[in-house]
Amino acid sequence: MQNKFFLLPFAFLFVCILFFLLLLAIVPPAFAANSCPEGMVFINGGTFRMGADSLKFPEERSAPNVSVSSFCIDAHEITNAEFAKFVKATGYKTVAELPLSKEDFPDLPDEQRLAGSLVFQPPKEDAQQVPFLSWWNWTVGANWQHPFGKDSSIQGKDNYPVVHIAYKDAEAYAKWIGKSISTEAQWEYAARGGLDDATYAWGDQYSENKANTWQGIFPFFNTKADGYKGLAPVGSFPPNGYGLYDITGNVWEWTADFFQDGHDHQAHQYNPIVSDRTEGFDPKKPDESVLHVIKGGSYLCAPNYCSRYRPAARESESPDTGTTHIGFRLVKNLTDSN
Ligand SMILES: [Ca+2]
Ligand SMILES: [Ca+2]
Repeated sequence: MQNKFFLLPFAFLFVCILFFLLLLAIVPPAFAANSCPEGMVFINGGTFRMGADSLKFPEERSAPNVSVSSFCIDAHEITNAEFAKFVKATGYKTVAELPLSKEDFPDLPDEQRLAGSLVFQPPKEDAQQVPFLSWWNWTVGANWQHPFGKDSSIQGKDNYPVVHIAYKDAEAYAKWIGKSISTEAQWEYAARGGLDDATYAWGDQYSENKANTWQGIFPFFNTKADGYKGLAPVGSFPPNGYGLYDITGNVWEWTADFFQDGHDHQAHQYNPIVSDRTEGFDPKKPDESVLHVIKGGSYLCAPNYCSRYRPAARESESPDTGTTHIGFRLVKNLTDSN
C-alpha cells in the first residue's frame, strides 16, 4: 500500500512530460524576435481588419478577423545592388530582357517581339486630353539595368529600388535567397505598423513628407513637394511603426495572392492566401485571367489619381508585367529553406 503512494509523484511527472511533448507537437514553433536575417524586421503575428470599407474602393472590402503568424520582412524594397548580386551569381535574365517567343505570340511581327518593358512617359503639361493609360510607353531595351531604355543606366543608383521586375523575376530572386514573396495579408499587416484601421501607414492624415508619392495633378504636373519626381533611394522617408521603409509609395510591391474583388468579409482567416489562379478575377480587367495583387502604391500615385498609397489599397497586375514603378520586398517564413 505504501509503495503505491510512493509511485504517485512519478506518475504525475510522467503525465506532465507527456503533456509537454504533445504541446510541442501540435503548437507550431514561432520566430524569436532576434531570429530574422540581417536587413529584415521581425513582425509579431496577430489579428487585424484587412482591407477597408468605402464606396470609392470596393475592391478593398474588408475582412474583420484576419490572423497572421509571426514572420520576418525586408526593411526596405529590394535594391539594384541586391538584384545585381543575384544576377551575377546566377546569370538570370529578367522577363523584360527576353524577346517574346514566336510560340507564345505567333501573330506579332518580329519587331514587336523585341525585349523591352513599359516606361512612364508623362504627357505634355499643356495637353488637353490624354487617353487613359497612354502614359505607359512600350520601350525596346528597357529593363532593370536600363530603366528608361537602352541609353539609360542605373550607374550610381545602387541604393534605388530595382524596377521592371515581373512576378516570375521576384519569385526567382526569392528562391535564390531562401525567402518568399509575402502574402497580401502579411504585407498589409506589416504595412499598418501597429496602427489598426488607420487610413495611412502613419495615421489618418495624408502627408507629402511621409512617403514618395506624386504631388500635383497626375499625369501632367508633379510639384515634387516630397523632394522626388521619380524614384527615391530606399530609406529616404521615415519608417512606419514596425521600422519598414517605403512600405508606402516609391515602388509597388508584388504579393503572392491572386487578385479577387474584395476580401471575404465573413470569414475568420488564419494566414490566408488566394493561391488558386482560377479564383483570381478583377472586374476592371475582364480579359486578363491571371492577376496578382500589388500593394503600397508608387511615386506615380497622386491624390487626384490612384491614391493607393494606403495599407488597405490594392491593385491587380499581370505577372508578366514589370514597369518603371513595380518592385518587391520579401518575407522569411518558417518554411523557407535557409
Ligand atoms: Ca515624389
Ligand atoms: Ca513601396
